[in-house]
Amino acid sequence: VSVSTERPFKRYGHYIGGEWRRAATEETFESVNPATGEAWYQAAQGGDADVDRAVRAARAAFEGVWSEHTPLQRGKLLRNLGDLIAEVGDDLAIVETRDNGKLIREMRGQMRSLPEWFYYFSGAADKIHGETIPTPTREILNYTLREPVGVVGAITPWNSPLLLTALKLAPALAAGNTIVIKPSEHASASILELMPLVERAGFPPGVVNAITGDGRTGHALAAHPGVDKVAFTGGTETGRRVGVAAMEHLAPITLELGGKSPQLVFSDADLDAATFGIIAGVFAAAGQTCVAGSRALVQHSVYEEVIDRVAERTERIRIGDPLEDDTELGPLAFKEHRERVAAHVAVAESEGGRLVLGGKQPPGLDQGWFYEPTIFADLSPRMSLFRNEVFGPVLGVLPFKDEDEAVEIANDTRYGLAAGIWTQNLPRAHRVAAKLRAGTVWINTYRTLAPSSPFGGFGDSGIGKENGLEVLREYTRLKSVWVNTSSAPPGDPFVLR
Ligand code: TXE
Repeated sequence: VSVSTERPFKRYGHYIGGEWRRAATEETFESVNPATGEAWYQAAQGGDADVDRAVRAARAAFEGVWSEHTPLQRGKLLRNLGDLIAEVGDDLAIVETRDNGKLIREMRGQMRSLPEWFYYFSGAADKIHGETIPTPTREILNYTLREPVGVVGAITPWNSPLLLTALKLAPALAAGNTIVIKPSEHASASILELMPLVERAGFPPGVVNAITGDGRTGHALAAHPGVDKVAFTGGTETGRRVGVAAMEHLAPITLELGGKSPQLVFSDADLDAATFGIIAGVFAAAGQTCVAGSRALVQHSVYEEVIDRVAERTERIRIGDPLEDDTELGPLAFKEHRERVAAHVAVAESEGGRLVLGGKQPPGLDQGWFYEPTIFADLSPRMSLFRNEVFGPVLGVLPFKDEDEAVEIANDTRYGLAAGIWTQNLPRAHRVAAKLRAGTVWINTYRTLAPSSPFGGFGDSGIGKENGLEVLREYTRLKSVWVNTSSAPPGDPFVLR
């Protein structure tokens, strides 16, 4: 197997029913390498006709060849796919770094763990089942069947294209569904490069389809009445629109949205570890991650010390070409996104935030969409930087006096995706974890993820869970079957049994 990482300039089509196809309208778009500002491939701009064709292909496969596969067979194909991804992981990492500017070292790490998602759900495929349920009537047997929902429409973002797609693809296939994936227009290449691997793994045509295009394509997919389930990762406002489009035809949804995740640093914390965690939380991936720990809440007595420590390490962050191994901060994913980040910083300055570091484009890196790691201290809950997701390398720090106040400030948000707690006091760690309104809480660590542990936010951070056996509920529907086991003659037809 191989993955295309080099020039020449590639022209991708949609992948529908096992074949590459141009857009019905012949429309295309180009994707730009954010480290150089140059277009490096072309993809098809999907319209209603392409979406419809892909959904029909997925439906035909669902009702035909895919339904003939046993759960164990599905599991074997998932294992094959995991093996193939493991073989070409380093090449897929290069493709993603070219596409979204994330560090090659991070993408390589992600690609190394990506097969785990396919292995975990490979093993789960034949462990999806209903239950036998006791009823008040002895002769009546009642059991449930857990069935696939049908055709899944998956809409994914640019920040970790393959990983965030795998979170949907692996459980959807394990449960017996077929899928149409619509990757982000800013980073579609790795998803398209995955398609030959899907084919090679042995998935029949139509089980996995990929159509490219912008938000219009995503909307057409979410709104298509032939889509039985919509799974989305992206911004909160887009997620809301996707949810409304899916609700028009009553398709269930999973929404993984943004966050404004707090990191709580207590005075009894190991400050080396906390400093490391704050930096890992907000400057890794240039802050372009839904779980970015963008609010650091620090107890008064160590407040200035933590700011100094974080600033000292942040000043030494190496900014540059994301394809270089020792680079620590690459560019932002696209031009408009850098403008959005800069606008957030301008508002923070106008609202009186104390700029400790950064707040501008780094000198000497004019070609790509770079932005300096930025720290604002003395944030107040009234400020926009406290409330709104930046999705860039911008940290806001604010002090708290005690545990109650820390929890109050942490929970003062419409989001509820993740939170970090830094303390060496064990009872406090668990007490605070229970009080935080967040779908994921990390204690003395940050940004860890596994296929086996449920992930998903509260409030404006989303609906439903990904990962863990829990996610299989999202990709199945439950049927209740009643059986009369009695051979006695039927009783009164006018009485409910
Ligand atoms: O994401 P969008 P964008 C956040 C982050 C970022 C903001 C916007 O704050 O600044 O979202 O980023 C498709 N119907 N996150 O504009 O718009 C789109 O083509 C259906 C958080 O890149 O959410 C892409 O495939 N689909 C985040 C996907 O939705 C639509 C990851 C995500 O795009 C659509 C990325 C529509 N009306 C951004 N409009 C996270 N949670 O990790 C767009 N799309």
